[in-house]
Amino acid sequence: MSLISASGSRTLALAGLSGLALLTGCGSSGGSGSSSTPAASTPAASTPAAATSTPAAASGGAVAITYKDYSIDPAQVTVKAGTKITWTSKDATVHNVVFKDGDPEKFTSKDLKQGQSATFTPTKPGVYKYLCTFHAASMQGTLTVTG
Ligand SMILES: [Cu+2]
Repeated sequence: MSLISASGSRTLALAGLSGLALLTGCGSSGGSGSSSTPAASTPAASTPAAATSTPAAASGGAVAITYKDYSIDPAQVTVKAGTKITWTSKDATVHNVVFKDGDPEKFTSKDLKQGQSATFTPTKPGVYKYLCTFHAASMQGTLTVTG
């Protein structure tokens, strides 16, 4: 099976430490202690839970970018593929999000009034350059997407 989708879902395997206290409680009668300890292979990762679809967070995560005072904060962002990016405008003027030619994927938001936001989830690794076309002099951003 190739890892086409869900490549960002194996981060944050923090749940591995919670099962350590379950080692007692056999109550068996026999004396033969020949149970081999499975000191095996999976050092990290392997999150077999999460079969249910968690709508947000947990998988891939999310990143928020703010448009404020005619600038982008933060202007440089690095995320894993599948991470949801949200741009929110805090200014009274109108902004937008327009990916530049040559980006791995195309995206053009609607015009964002104050308090409005746009979202995009990149799936292809690469460097995405974007800008607000209304304020190109000061509003240039870079999104670096890793696989
Ligand atoms: Cu703008």
